[in-house]
Amino acid sequence: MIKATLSPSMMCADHLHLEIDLKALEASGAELLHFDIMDGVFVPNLMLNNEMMKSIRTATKIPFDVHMMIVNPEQKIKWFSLQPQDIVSVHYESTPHVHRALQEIKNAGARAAIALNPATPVEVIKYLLPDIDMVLIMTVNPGFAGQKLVGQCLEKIRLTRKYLDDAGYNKISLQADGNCSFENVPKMRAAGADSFVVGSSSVFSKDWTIESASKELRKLLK
Ligand code: S6P
Ligand code: MG
Repeated sequence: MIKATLSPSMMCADHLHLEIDLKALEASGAELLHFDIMDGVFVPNLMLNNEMMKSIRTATKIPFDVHMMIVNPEQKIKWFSLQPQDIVSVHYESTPHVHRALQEIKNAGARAAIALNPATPVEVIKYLLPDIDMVLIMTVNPGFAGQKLVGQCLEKIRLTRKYLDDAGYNKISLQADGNCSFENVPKMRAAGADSFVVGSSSVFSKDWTIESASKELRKLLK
């Protein structure tokens, strides 16, 4: 089983006090920082961008987990300043040239991942397997924080882990993105997820500090 890791969702951070949150995320041992890039076309929302990522890069060594929710990402990967430990996800549904998009990520020197909306069957990744380091399973519909888990996505996580293992790709990571709450994370882990995008329902919940929520999540993920 791949070690469980946390990827805090930066769209849920306190943007008035980003530096404070970043310090807390470093102290909490966050393995990745999740950046949701939205264009208002692929999803009905606008969020985060390369300039913000550049500023944050100067303040942390935590690698970036860039989730592209934009149309034709293959034309835009070059706009981003990426580093070798970064991982970039592109949506299967966002372009007819998804393999080219994965190639562009590799050409930019980062790790590549495929993201799937809740209704997209896992089998579409068949001919992408040699070129990906991670599968991102959306456990809510993309576009917004603070949504409720789409229940059937737990079964989808289970099926995806089995699909990857049966095909001989047991090192490909499986990320759950959406409503990774204290209640849902153990179920997602039991289903086979190893990377968790944690946002308003856990690490950035008003009832917890970043450190205490991260500690609790790690306890639940043991
Ligand atoms: C949604 C986005 C996610 C959210 C995350 C927020 O389009 O891809 O990464 O930022 O789901 O977390 P929560 O706990 O509010 O669902
Ligand atoms: Mg995301």
